[in-house]
Amino acid sequence: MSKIKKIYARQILDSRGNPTIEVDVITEKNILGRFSVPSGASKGENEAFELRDNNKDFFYGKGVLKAVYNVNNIISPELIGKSIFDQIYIDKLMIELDGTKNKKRLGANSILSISVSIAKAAANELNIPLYKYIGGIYTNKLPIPLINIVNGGRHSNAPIAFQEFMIVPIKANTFLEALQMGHKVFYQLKNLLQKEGLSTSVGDEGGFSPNFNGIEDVLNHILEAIHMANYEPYDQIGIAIDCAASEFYLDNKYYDYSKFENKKENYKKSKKEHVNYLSYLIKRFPIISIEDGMDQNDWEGWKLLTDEIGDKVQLVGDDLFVTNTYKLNEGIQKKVANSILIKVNQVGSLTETIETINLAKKNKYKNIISHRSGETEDSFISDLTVAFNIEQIKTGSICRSERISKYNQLLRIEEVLGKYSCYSEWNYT
Ligand code: 2PG
Ligand code: MG
Repeated sequence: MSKIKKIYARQILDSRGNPTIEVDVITEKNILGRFSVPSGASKGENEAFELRDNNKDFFYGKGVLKAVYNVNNIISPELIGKSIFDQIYIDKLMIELDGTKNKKRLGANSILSISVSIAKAAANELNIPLYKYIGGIYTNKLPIPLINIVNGGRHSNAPIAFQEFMIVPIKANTFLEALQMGHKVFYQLKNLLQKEGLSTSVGDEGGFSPNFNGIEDVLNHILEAIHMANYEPYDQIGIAIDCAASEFYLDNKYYDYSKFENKKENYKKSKKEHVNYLSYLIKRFPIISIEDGMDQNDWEGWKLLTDEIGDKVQLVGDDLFVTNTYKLNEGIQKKVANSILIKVNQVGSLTETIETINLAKKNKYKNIISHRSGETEDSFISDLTVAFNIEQIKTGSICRSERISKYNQLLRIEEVLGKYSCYSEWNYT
């Protein structure tokens, strides 16, 4: 049994240049575990609390020095001398020390930064890969990547309300091949945009963000890029979207698909009309997955959507479930959605994340491990995905190092697990 000797937090910057917390956990044997916490732009209301300084003169209020203080002065003294292998006990202790439902007192960023660093230190101490430490001997699969290709919503200033458009290489034999397929389509889309005189600059998650003329225009361009890359839509490459619908839902209506403020009224849709529109989109385009198709509190709308197309596509709850078992349980009971997005900082500890993954598995909801739009170079989520043989990972486009670091870690893992370990067939319903 090796004990925790030191816990030290610092403030670093994330991929948007905003502050975030990084923690070093050091064991008695001087082994290090280090993790830095990501941050979302379109956050669910029920996410665990991200503690920021709110000092307008310091990084426009986004500093995390309070969270750093909490780690170094409040949490750390409670954990020194505890076994590095007692993950569940340590997470529980931190949750109790916080004492609130959403980690508001100490900050979910403070707690999570320690929680994951503990697991990393433990794996390093045993000198085994992180995914093996977390998942055990049964870990043997690489995921299918949902590769971001167009950014709208809060992730860019493109005039598109839906937040993310992704391509999904379905029949790759290896993870490397899946990446190569995504790379091909990404660069064909770049060629196409260039030819049309459209911008090829990218948004927060590395997808293109030009002046598209509405949602169907985006989808038509992606479809064209798939053809240009010589792939069969549906059979070889599917499309996944994240509507992030909570961002354009107001007074029981779904608003403003094109983000043209002055046209708001024209774009107003009732729940049923919005569901019909999504249903139309999946018939018209090779869409195999829709995330947050409805608002986070619109259970009625979610039910409509699930009844309408839940047997045809993957319906993913992100803001809806916020990686929490109590929210997922509600969804299971109401028979809403069929998949869940897993983001460690939505719930704020490794133990709780694993509980949610297991609850989803038990109830045949698919898990998708996800990055945040504000990321760091940390690649923990890649190991987490492999640890539980999770079929899908959503971690950005084929550019920007904070996204690529996750793909690169999966390539390293594939080297060890062997090339026939990728999910080559994916049943998405
Ligand atoms: C999402 C995420 C990640 P954010 O909505 O799924 O893509 O975005 O981190 O901004 O919440
Ligand atoms: Mg989302």
